[in-house]
Amino acid sequence: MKTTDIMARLRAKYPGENEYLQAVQEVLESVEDVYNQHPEFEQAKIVERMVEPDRIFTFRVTWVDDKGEVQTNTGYRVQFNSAIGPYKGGLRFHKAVTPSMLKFLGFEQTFKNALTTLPMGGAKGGSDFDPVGKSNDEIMRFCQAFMLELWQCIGPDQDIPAGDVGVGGREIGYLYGMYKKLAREYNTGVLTGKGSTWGGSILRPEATGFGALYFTQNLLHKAGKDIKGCKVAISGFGNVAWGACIKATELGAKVVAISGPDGVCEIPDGITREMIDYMLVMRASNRNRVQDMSDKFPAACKFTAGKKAWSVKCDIALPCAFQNELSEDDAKELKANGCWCCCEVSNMGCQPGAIHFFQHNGIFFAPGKAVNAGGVATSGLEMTQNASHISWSGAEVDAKLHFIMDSIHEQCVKYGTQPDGTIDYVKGANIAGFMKVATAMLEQGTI
Ligand code: 2IT
Repeated sequence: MKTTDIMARLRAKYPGENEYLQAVQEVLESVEDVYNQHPEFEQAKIVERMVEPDRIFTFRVTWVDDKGEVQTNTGYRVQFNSAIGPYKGGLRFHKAVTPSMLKFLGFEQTFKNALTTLPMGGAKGGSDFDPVGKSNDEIMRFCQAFMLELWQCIGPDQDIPAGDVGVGGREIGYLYGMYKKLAREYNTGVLTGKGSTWGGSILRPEATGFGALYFTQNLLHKAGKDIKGCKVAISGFGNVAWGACIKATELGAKVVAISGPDGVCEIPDGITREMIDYMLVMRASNRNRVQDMSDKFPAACKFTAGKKAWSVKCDIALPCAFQNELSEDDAKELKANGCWCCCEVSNMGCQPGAIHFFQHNGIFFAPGKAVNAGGVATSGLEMTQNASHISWSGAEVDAKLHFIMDSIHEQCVKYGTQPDGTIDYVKGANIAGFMKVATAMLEQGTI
């Protein structure tokens, strides 16, 4: 296989699907050499099959806003790959959602899920519904209308959605309520990220952020460094950033910045527990405004409009917001400000130019599909608890999450160690995930 040939074909077939093309290119570049050592993959056309989703559902979602006006959005579910388990992946509600965005996320999810060591295929879904400024009632009505269509496509052994940007515990609750009514069964295994009193796993809300910090600790340990005392800059203030702030602080690092679409909040003395708790209020408000943090804590927090978290002096950068949020210029600014490590927590948070810059300037870099896999891994643990009708303690879930993140790091080291001894985490994660999915596809025949 030649990456350039496959990419030329995909570009002609899917013009303008830039996120999808970017995600595919990154994986194919990483695996090309290894792939070409396996003629059986080439003969079974594994790559050609793997870059296409198994199927995509598209549906209209109609709901009524608080003014009584009828609103129409589009809903999607991309079932990407089910070689190693049922389709699994989050739902994203964001005004910029397109099929390209969900295809990139479903493609990434396939390899990420393979890295978790749990049997889960890859999927993603969502809608161009914009939660910003919506009331709680509007969110509920939208979730109910969305599930009215989605429920036919999902099931505990078929496809198990969860949250993503714009979809948290509250939305999963409304989605599940409607699913239960339509399906006429109490089958909690159909969604993950549920409330802890009705089948949700303890620690699922924290899991993506906690897992990211466990992975970062592993990376630093391998490099002979310690996270204690490090300054950490974090983008976003949603669920993932929240979990990362808790664990980074607990491990003795200082979170000196969080950000939003409006700008950055600099926190020179480090974020406090009170401020971390306030992030939940900010998320629930649907205002999407980080300045609310400095309004609430003016003495500790300095807000600068229009600036990113990457403008703040730090040792470690943790992008926790959105794809392509960190550009090559941002990477250069980070380096100039003394940053020496970037662990990508958002899916494809760094632009290709930024990754290239990090890798060629001695800055440790690890990709989202390894770093953020603790979220979906804990979803997998939630599925196990639901299937066996039991509930584990927080300590049990945390121990399993930690073990999984250690294992993901080991897989990256195994497949990513270069002849000069350095570790290419991008290659490592991509090859490890790819080999598992490719082998399963091969063994299951041409379907
Ligand atoms: O990007 C992700 O891994 C998620 N949004 C979580 C998916 C899941 O099924 O828990």
